[in-house]
Formats: sequence, structure tokens, C-alpha cells
Amino acid sequence: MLMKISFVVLCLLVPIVTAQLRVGFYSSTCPHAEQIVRQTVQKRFRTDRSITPALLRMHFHDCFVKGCDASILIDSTQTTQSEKDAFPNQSVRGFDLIDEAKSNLEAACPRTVSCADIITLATRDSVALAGGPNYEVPTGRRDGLVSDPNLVNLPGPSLSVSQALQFFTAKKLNLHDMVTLLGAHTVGVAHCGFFQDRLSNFRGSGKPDPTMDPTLVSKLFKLCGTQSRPLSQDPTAFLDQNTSFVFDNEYYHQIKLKRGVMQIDQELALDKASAPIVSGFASNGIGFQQGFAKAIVKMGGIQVLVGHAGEIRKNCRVFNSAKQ
Ligand code: HEM
Ligand SMILES: *[C@@H]1O[C@H](CO)[C@@H](O)[C@H](O)[C@H]1NC(C)=O
Ligand SMILES: CC(=O)N[C@H]1CO[C@H](CO)[C@@H](O)[C@@H]1O
Repeated sequence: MLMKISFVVLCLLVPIVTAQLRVGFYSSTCPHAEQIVRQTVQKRFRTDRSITPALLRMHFHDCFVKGCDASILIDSTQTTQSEKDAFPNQSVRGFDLIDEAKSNLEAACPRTVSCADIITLATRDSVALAGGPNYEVPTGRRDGLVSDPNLVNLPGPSLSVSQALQFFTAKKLNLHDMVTLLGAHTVGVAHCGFFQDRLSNFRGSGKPDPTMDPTLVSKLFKLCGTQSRPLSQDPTAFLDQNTSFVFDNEYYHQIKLKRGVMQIDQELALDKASAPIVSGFASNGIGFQQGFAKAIVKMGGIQVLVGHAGEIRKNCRVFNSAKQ
């Protein structure tokens, strides 16, 4: 009887235990996988430091739409639209770097390393190159079979902290995780269209957003004016106005100085719930680096496909089932 019970328990446990992400998932099936990704990222970073923000944003969007399954990489076809057709995806960049890493990996170990893991590993490597933490990240994600623009539901830049938080709690992330992950805005840029409303006639007041430093208001107003433009012609401003290319805790210092570019950034420093976390990170650079590593690993585990779910795509832009 006891044997029977433990047999049943084992049968139930085995799929659960094996169907998990783990550090070094490819160590026997593709021993150089992580090294191949790292070298691809390093080579690109030498001429283009903007790959760090590009990959961070790609990883965030991928994980928040359905789960970290590389659905963000699928190209639309003449008959079917993909996530890339949804408005927030229009400014996601870095797809060509993922293609390059994938083709290097396919040459070394065909059909072994998922595109979802490539996004995760490349993000990790690019963060370290920009001066951020160098963390271990579990792998073993599988690539999803669905990429639907109607499923794209991401937080907008003008939300309050509590509104934005709802998007995170829906993914089982908490306020501390959200404040920590928004520290990714220590690198990269935003187009004028995402913060222009703050520069003049904020909420119909005829004046700029009073929570923005007036020096920053005039600088950004000179850049953006009042016109609205298509994204491809819209100027961009650095999200961290001080150390724009360095992955450090300066973002938190800047928002405490009323130098947040988007409203959600500034709100983090003003909201009673998030302000203490912001102050903590502003005064503790190492604490931020460690916290960020932990939070992004947690983000990388959102609704992942593991085991035999999904597939290992051959080309990150197309499902294996698609006729080419
Ligand atoms: C409440 C949550 C968030 C909101 C509302 C938000 C919103 C935005 C917006 C509107 C932009 C500007 C896009 C553009 O102009 O092209 C942006 C840029 C960016 N976001 Fe976020 N974001 C959030 C959370 C995150 C998280 C969790 C990460 C990563 C962990 C992230 C990483 C980035 C990066 C790195 C950029 C710069 C992209 C570049 O330079 O190409 N964001 N974000
Ligand atoms: C810019 O960043 C450096 C390094 O983090 C910091 O020491 C300095 O106070 C910052 N300056 C401004 C004007 O915010
Ligand atoms: C990067 C990318 O593929 N962006 C697409 C977003 O969606 C629009 C259509 O709404 C496409 O034109 C872009 O190419």
C-alpha cells in the first residue's frame, strides 16, 4: 500500500520537477549556448550601446504579454497579424540581434535553444555590459505558438502607481518588484509622444506638470514642441537625464530631483507607497543592483512554457508549423 502511494506520488511529482526552469539547462545539450549568446551581444555592444535598453524593453513586453515565450518576435504575415502590429510594439527594437544569436546557435546546436531563452540571456548579458549586475538566470523556456495583437495589454506611461501596479500583480509581481524593474529606465529613451502632455497645458491647466523640474520642462519642450508626429519621426529623450548609458541607480536619484521624463517615472518618487523604496535605491547602488537581478529573474519566470509545451523555433520570427 505504501509502495503504491509513493509510486503515485512519484508519477505526479516527476513531471512537475522536470518541468521547471533551471540554471544551466543547456549544459549537456548545448554546452556553449550561454557563451555563444554572450559573444553575440558583446560584439554588438561595442558599436551600439543602445542594445541594452532595446533588449530590456523587449524582455519586459514579451513576459507581460501571455508570458516569456518569444511571441513578441513573430513577424506578421499577409494573412495573420502578430504582436508586432500592436501599437506598443512599434518602438520595440533589437530583433536583428536575436536573429544573429539564433543563427549562431543553430550552427552549433540545431533546434535546441529556444528564442525565449535567447531573449532572457541576451538581456542578462547586455545589462552586465552596461554596468549592471551579472546574475545567473534559469533557462529551459519553450517558444509559444500564439502571437496575437489583441492580447497585447501593457501599462501606459501616464498611469498612477496603483494603476500600473495592477498590471504587475496580474503577473504575480508586487510593488517592490515593480519599483525595482522600473529601474530599467536608467537606460534608454522615450519618444516625445509618451511625455509631451506634461510639457504644456498639463491636464488642461495651461501650464506644465508642476511635478517636473522647470529646467527639464524647457529642455524637453525645445526638443518636442507641441506637435504630434508619427513614432518614426518623433524625437527621443533619455529616460535617465544624468547617466543615460549606465545601468546604475541614478534613475532613482533623478526622479527624486523631479527629473522623471514620463509621468509613471515621476509618480514612483511621489506616491506614498513607492517613495520609500525609491529613496532606498537612490542611496544604495549595490542594493539596487542585487534587487534588480532578483526581480528580473522573477519577471523571466512569468507564465513560462516548459517540458514539452510549445516548441523550439528554428527561426525566431516564424512558427515551425508555418509554410515558408
Ligand atoms: C509601469 C511600467 C512601465 C511603463 C508604463 C513603461 C513605459 C515605457 C514607455 C512608454 C517607454 C518609451 C517607449 C518609446 O518611446 O519608444 C519605455 C521605454 C523603456 N522601458 Fe519601460 N515601462 C514600464 C516598465 C518597464 C520595465 C519593467 C522594463 C524592463 C525591465 C522597462 C524597460 C524599458 C526600457 C529599457 C526603455 C527604453 C527603450 C529604448 O531605449 O528603446 N520598462 N517604457
Ligand atoms: C549624476 O550622477 C553622478 C553619478 O551617479 C552623481 O554623483 C551626480 O550627483 C549626478 N548629478 C546630477 C546633476 O544629478
Ligand atoms: C517592430 C514592428 O514590427 N513594428 C510594427 C508595429 O505595428 C505596425 C502596424 O501597426 C507595423 O507597421 C510595425 O512594423
